[in-house]
Formats: sequence, C-alpha cells, structure tokens
Amino acid sequence: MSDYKKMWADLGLNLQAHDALLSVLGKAYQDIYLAQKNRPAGMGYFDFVMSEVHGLRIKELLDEKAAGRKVIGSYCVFVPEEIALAGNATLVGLCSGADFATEEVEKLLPRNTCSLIKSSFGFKLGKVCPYLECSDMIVGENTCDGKKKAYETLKTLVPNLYVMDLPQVKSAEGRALLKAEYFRFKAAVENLTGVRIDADKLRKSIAIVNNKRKAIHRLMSLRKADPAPISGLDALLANQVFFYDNPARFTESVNKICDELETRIERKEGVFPKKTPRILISGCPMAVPNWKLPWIIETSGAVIVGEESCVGERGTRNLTADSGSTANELTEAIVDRYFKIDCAIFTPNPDRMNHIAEMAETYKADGVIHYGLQFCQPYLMEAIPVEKALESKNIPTLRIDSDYSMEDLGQLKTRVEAFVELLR
Ligand code: BJ8
Repeated sequence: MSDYKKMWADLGLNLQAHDALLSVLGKAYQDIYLAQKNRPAGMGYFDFVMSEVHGLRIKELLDEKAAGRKVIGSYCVFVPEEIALAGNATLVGLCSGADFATEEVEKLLPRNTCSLIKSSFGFKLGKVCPYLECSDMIVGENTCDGKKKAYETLKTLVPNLYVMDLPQVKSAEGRALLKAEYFRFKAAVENLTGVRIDADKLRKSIAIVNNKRKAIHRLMSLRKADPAPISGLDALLANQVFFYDNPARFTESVNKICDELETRIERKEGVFPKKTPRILISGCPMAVPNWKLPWIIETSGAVIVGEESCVGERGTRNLTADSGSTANELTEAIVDRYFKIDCAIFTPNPDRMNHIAEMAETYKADGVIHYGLQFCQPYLMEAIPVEKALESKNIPTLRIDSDYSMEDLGQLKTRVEAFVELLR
C-alpha cells in the first residue's frame, strides 16, 4: 500500500500512526483469516478488498469525489443508504472496531464508555481513518445515551457532523419522528450534493440496496447446511465489507461465493466437519477489525452459523418496498423498512427476542452466545431477558461482556470452550 502515501498525507492522516495500524491489521488478518482451512475460493475477493481497504477503495472514493459525487460517513444502520445513493452520494461505514489513541480519547470521554464509541473517537484523534477524512458529511444518530452525548463532543472535532434524531419507542409517534428525520436527511443530502431526489432516483437506489441485501440473504440462507459451507469469520467479513464496498460489485461478488457454496453443499463439503456444534451470535455490532470473539469460537471447536447483529441480520433483514410512484411514497417505504430494525435502544423491544429465537431455529443453532460490549447498557440490559427467554425454549445461552483489548482472551477462551463442550 506504499503507493498511497501521498493520498493519505493529502487526507491529513498521521502516516506513522497509520502505518502502525495497517501493520497490526495485516498481522491480525493473516493470523485470523488466512490461517483458516477450507475457505471458499470466492473469499479471495474479500482478501483483496481487505488488503486494499485503505488503498484502492479510498482512491475510488476520491475519484468519485473528483467527478462530483459526495461521500457520507455513518456509524449506524439507521442511516438510509437509499437516500444517500439517490442524491448522488456514496455511504460508507466508519471504522470503530479497534482501540486507538486511547489516552487521547479518555481526555474527552469517560473511561467507562463502550469500545465502539471510544474507537470512533480514537480513529479521529489518531488521524488514521481515511473514510472519515474523505467524508463530506458524517452522520451521527441519537441512539444510545453514550452515542448521543459523544456526538456533542465529536461536533467539536469534525466540522461536518450531521446529527439525526431517532425514536426509542415503536409507536405511531416514533414512526412520525423517523419519517420527519428521513425527510430532513433527504433535504440535507440534496443540499450537500445539489441533486434533487426524485422518484426515479429513489427507485434505482432502492433496487441497488435491495440487491445487496438479497445477495447477503442468499449467503446467510446457505449457512443452514450441515456441514456449514462457510465459516462465521468469513460470513462476518462479508457483512463488514457490506458497509464499504461499491454496492454493485459487492452484490456480484457475494452471489459468486453463493454459487460456489451451493456446489459445496451438493458435495457435502464444509469448513468444519458435519455435526460441529453450531452457534448463533447475538448482540452488539462487530465492526472491522473486531474479530476476537468469532475467532475464539471457531478455534474452540464450534462454527458460527448466524449473526443477530447490525453487522449481520439485524442490519440487512427486510427489503425496501419499491412499488411507490412518487418520491414521497418511496420515502415512506424507506421509513417502514428501517422502522422495523430492532436495536436494543428501543423500549420495549419484543421483536428482537422473537428474532433471536427464530434465527436459532432457522440456522439450527445448538446454542446462542450473546455478545455485549462492556458499558453498553442497552445490549447488556437486554442480555438478561434474552438469556431467560432462550433458556425457557431449551436453547443454551452464554452471555459474554468484552471490549476490544486482548486482556480477556484466555478467560473468554476457557468460557467458550466449556460452553462448546456442553453443546456436544
Ligand atoms: S441500530 S446497534 S448500529 S445504534 S455498543 S454505541 S448501543 S453503548 S452500536 Fe448500534 Fe445503530 Fe443500534 Fe445498530 Fe451504544 Fe452499545 Fe456502544 Fe452501540
């Protein structure tokens, strides 16, 4: 990636810190991803994407910008990609899966803030995220208390932060708030890009995003097979790349992997032997390069067959209806689709309970591991009723709280191994 030094310097990155980050990332990828056995050949595409995640993809975005397109960065799956695309902007997820510049971060945020929020600050303060630096607009959202208060401080660090309000209750008033906010976002995108978002543009962008979701649905559905044709680590990677890649190219690449997995299933080939204990992961999103827990699980004799997470099925579930004939009707359809997202910030949140049990059944999981980031009140609070509800259905459940450090690696491995042994 050395050819990109000038590009990174022009974006204002701290080259020394960025080199250090890339070298840690490269080593982790080597040890965790490339060390896996029996990977589908199609994962070569994602290996390439990851090797160029701060290189070629950033160059593509800068080329798009030079041609008049805008880039919008987002921290949450509530930011509707359809509206960004319809306004001639590309939506990208912003890195928040690794600790960085922790000392600097803790001058601005309390120590007991979740790793995800701290990471988003660390990437800004450490000047190591080219996605953040090339974004023309960064969207924060009022979801959990941690995020909404952190954005007040982030606003002093980034000049182009746009904060979207979000409902906390699935009521008519909640939907009205989401609708008002999506119309306000639509106007903000139009203002940013100078493009009027009409029905035609929305219909096209809905098709692009739906196709991306359909490809990922197809991939997830193939994981019902035993033996599992793809590892949970590789499926997680596809879900993570969902937020960065060019949408059409991503769709095509995932569909190609699905073709390959179908052949594997016919031949009864898998990444692990048949009857390997199957795990559903549920809880906080795992952003790149947060691969710790999946790696522990899949090196402890189990395979992950589904992710009830925003970097997973919670984020990609449900398509947007495309039958509306006006921009207003299509925007209403977008509101309907996103209002179904069952993030733990909602109260009460019965849909999520039902979805976890449903997913455990669909993917024939032998057990569920609930993943909560330390200090994440919404998911840690919800973990207890989730565990109770699953155990009442005789689905063994393990609750794990962790962060991005490697300090608890040994302890987590011991607990996961004991859980896998129980599933056997
Ligand atoms: S829709 S899950 S992406 S908000 S881990 S920052 S909740 S304290 S990430 Fe999320 Fe949108 Fe919801 Fe999904 Fe707060 Fe918890 Fe930290 Fe979290």
